[in-house]
Amino acid sequence: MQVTTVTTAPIEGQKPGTSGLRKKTRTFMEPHFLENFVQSIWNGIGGVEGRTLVLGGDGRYFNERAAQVILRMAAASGAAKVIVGQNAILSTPAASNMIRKRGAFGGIIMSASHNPGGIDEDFGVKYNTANGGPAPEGVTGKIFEATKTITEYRIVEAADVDLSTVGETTLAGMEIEVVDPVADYAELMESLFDFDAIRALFAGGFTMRFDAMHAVTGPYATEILVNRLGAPAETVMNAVPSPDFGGGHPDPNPIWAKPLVDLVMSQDGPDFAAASDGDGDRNMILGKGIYITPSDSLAVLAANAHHAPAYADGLKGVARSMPTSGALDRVAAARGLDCYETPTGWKFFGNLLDDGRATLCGEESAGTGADHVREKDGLWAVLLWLNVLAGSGKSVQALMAAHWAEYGRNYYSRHDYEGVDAEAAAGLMDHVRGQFATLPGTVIEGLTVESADEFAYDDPVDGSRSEGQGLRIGFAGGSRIVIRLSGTGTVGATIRVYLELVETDPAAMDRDPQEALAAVIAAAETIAQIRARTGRDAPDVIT
Ligand code: G16
Repeated sequence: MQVTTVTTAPIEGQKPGTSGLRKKTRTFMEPHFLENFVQSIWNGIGGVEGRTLVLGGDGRYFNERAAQVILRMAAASGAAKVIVGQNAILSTPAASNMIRKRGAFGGIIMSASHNPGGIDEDFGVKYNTANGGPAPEGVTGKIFEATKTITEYRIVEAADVDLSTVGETTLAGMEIEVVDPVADYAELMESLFDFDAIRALFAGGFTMRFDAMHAVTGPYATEILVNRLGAPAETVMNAVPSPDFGGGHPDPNPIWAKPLVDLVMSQDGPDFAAASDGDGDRNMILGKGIYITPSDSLAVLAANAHHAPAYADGLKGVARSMPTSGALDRVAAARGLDCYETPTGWKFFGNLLDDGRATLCGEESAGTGADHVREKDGLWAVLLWLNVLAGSGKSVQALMAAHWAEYGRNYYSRHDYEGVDAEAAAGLMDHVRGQFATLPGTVIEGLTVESADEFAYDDPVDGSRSEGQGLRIGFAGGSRIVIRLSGTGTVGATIRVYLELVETDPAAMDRDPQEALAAVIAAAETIAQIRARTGRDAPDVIT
């Protein structure tokens, strides 16, 4: 088989964002775009000769075509082996597990996560390192540098590899192993949780709905919840993955998973409900009549993880991204656990997990996970919740009420302004930065500003420093505003405004979050002039 060396030139805009390179699918389909980026990954990581890689994606439009290109490029650059999910499918946590379990050098995950899929929507490519986690900034920086100097790429001319059947084959001397995408992951979950207790919960009539949102978790949820845990088949909704996620937006939040939210809020709704996203790493948790914010979910899981066998001996520590609420910190303080605050992006948890400093991590953006893999893990979070419900014998509402009574409640909400003009967004950020020196000590909407700064992170393990990680305004009493620009969007800029208020009065635990946060929301408007600068009179998404 022939290896072709194709002459190319750098293509603008190949800088990896919060989690890999995400672009419009049509951009990825333009001549050389995918090939340039894949060759730049190889160049950035020091080549793939003699190395084993894992490959899989969330099944969105262009997934299998991209997989065929990546296989031919891995073969052309001398990779020893690629382990690929059947039909090029692997959820993000399953890919992370596969890299770790097989001792692979790294892996490529094809996904734009919660972004919609289809020829007119989004596609993405991410490189994960040997620990199974997203490449840290040091590595993505080298990949980006390589995209700016690329002059050629290597690719094998060959017919498509059959990825529909589990088994082994070769391509230009490179081994290809097509694996069942679900089996190893399901086995891992079974090793962490008390499946007997969860099985007994379902057998006792406990009802649940899991919305796979026509995305990658359908087969995983069906295997684990229905086949292994005995939940009725109707437990898994929208279980068949489709290349455009059924035309939907596979983001598990109250906006995009509204039918599920409506169901649990109804009179005859299930006891428990959850949803996951395009590539299976995010989760949303609901109980009958109650929506749990990701920040609260993380805190409650940290406080109750001991119900699961894997965490029965306690946690080594916990970590959250900076914009995530401080609910976790209250649990950590009460339990004497170290609590780390990292920038947005799962990659920042990798060192803490590898170094044994943290067991549980989470983010406000619907991400929760632990040290079993190096990605956030949607189904894992759902199973830990089930294990906690089974172990505690409490309903979701009762569990939350007890939690807030013990630790206080961090009212929390995120307001997103999507597709904003990039210059206007940058101007808004500069406007807020410009007030840092004068804000402390002032009173805005009845709130006294205590601090105003831009978050920078010094990694305690490798000493690296990451700057420009979000603007923070702290108020007396622990309330807070955080403003940052998303690193995952593909059109214009998305401004995220994170709002938080700490409530310790036991009589005030049942307020509507938007009402409880009214003064903080008004203060954000006063400080950032969001309406005037974006031309919007309301956020596009409120979570
Ligand atoms: C990715 C990252 C997360 C991050 C989220 C939102 O999630 O893995 O760590 O919190 O993006 O990032 P941003 O606020 O920059 O848009 P996913 O699920 O998209 O891979």
